[in-house]
Amino acid sequence: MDQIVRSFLNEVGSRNTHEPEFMQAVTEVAQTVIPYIVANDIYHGKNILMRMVEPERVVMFRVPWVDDKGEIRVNRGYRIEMNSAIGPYKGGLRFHESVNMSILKFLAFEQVFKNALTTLPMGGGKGGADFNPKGKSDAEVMRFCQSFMTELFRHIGPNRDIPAGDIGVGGREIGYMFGQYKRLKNEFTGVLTGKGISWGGSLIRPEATGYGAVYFAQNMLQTRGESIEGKTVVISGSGNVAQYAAEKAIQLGATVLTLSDSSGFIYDPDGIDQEKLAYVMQLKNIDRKRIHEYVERYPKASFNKAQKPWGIACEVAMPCATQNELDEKSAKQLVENGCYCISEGANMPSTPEAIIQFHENKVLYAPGKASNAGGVAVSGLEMAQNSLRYNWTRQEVDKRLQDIMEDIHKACMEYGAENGSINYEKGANIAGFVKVADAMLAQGVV
Ligand code: NDP
Ligand code: 2IT
Repeated sequence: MDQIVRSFLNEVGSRNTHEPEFMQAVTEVAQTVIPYIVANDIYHGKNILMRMVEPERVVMFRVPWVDDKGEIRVNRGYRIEMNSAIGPYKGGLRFHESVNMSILKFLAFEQVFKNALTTLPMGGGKGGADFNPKGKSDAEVMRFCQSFMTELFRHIGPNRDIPAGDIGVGGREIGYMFGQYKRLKNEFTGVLTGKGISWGGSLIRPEATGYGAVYFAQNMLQTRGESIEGKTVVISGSGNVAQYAAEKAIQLGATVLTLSDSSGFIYDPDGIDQEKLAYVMQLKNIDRKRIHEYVERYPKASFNKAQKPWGIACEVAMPCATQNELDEKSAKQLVENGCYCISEGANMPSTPEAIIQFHENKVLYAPGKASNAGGVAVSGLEMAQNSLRYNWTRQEVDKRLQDIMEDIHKACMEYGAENGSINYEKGANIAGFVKVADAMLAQGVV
């Protein structure tokens, strides 16, 4: 089996040189899915995984814009349309200086499996630009978004490809891009998700990824007869996903000890309560400042410069910042300090070595493609509401989100049961694979 997996990865690797993040995501899937393919005749010999790792289409484009000083700037924009077997391409846009082909292809590949897990009819895609929104004025961000959409608009559409937010793309950026799309097409359609409530957005979409990741942690804990109530939780990041993971954890009676950004993490031994979290939301979303300011407002907390929060003892850890932010050493530290439940809010935040540690120590470990699928799931619900020209209530959307997270958990149990425990990584990969592969087989070689 190792030989089959290795030769598959060698072939993919030779075609995708210099794409380490993409190869990391493919390797993780191949190791669990290839043995399943080999054991199941209907998938065997059809080169199905090889077809899945090849994007259906990649668009790369120039994004010129003018900054506040009148200087002309140039960024690179992308959209990876990975797989449309079960629905139109769907996935976020990331604006971050680190964005490149490898990162977006890994995200698009993960998105295909994640979207299949949501039970909703969405294919997978991802896009973005190597634009750094930090420190830019509102006017600069608007001009950038308008220029970005001036090219992207011809590749997307409500039945073709529906982008949304990701790192560096929140409500403000979605608004500017939606405005430009509407102007260019002279059409008011649900072409983006994460829209404002008064112009086609869904209630609970901003909260959905973080809430969903906590619901998933809750589902995992329930398999051991436990709940998140009373647990200590360590969270990384302080953006959209981290904020709402913290909010739901607090609401369910857990104690949230940390938040972070790329400069370091804050540790509040008394716990970050709802009022302190409201301050963080103002600080990050409105004032657009750094997390270290938290300790000026709450002096009992500490700021740990250039460090990650994984050394703080906790029962539940939720990496909600970015890929490969939790390595082997951090995983060992977490386990030694008593952590036994990891629900990933970010995409691929744990390195392969960290994941081995989790498996070896029987940690309840949920990969992002399962545990953070709540965000794109509610994007799917936003699309449904746009098609109906109707809005569901907060309670209705939240209930659907909880049901979807529970269904994803069940799918992981179905395909991931292993020696009396659940391998959520294997379960998520195979469950996602089966749905997409079946659709691809039915549609022929296209
Ligand atoms: P935001 O831009 O709102 O927040 C990102 C947070 O992560 C910030 O605190 C940021 O700190 C930190 N961060 C980003 N890059 C790095 C880095 N290289 N090193 C350390 N910290 C970093 O993004 P989101 O909260 O939306 O996204 C967070 C993660 O969740 C990403 O992996 C994303 O792909 C994933 N995700 C998002 C979904 C969504 O609906 N938004 C859905 C599913 C997954 P700083 O400000 O210093 O950069
Ligand atoms: O990684 C993700 O799932 C997202 N950034 C959300 C995608 C979406 O289309 O809502």
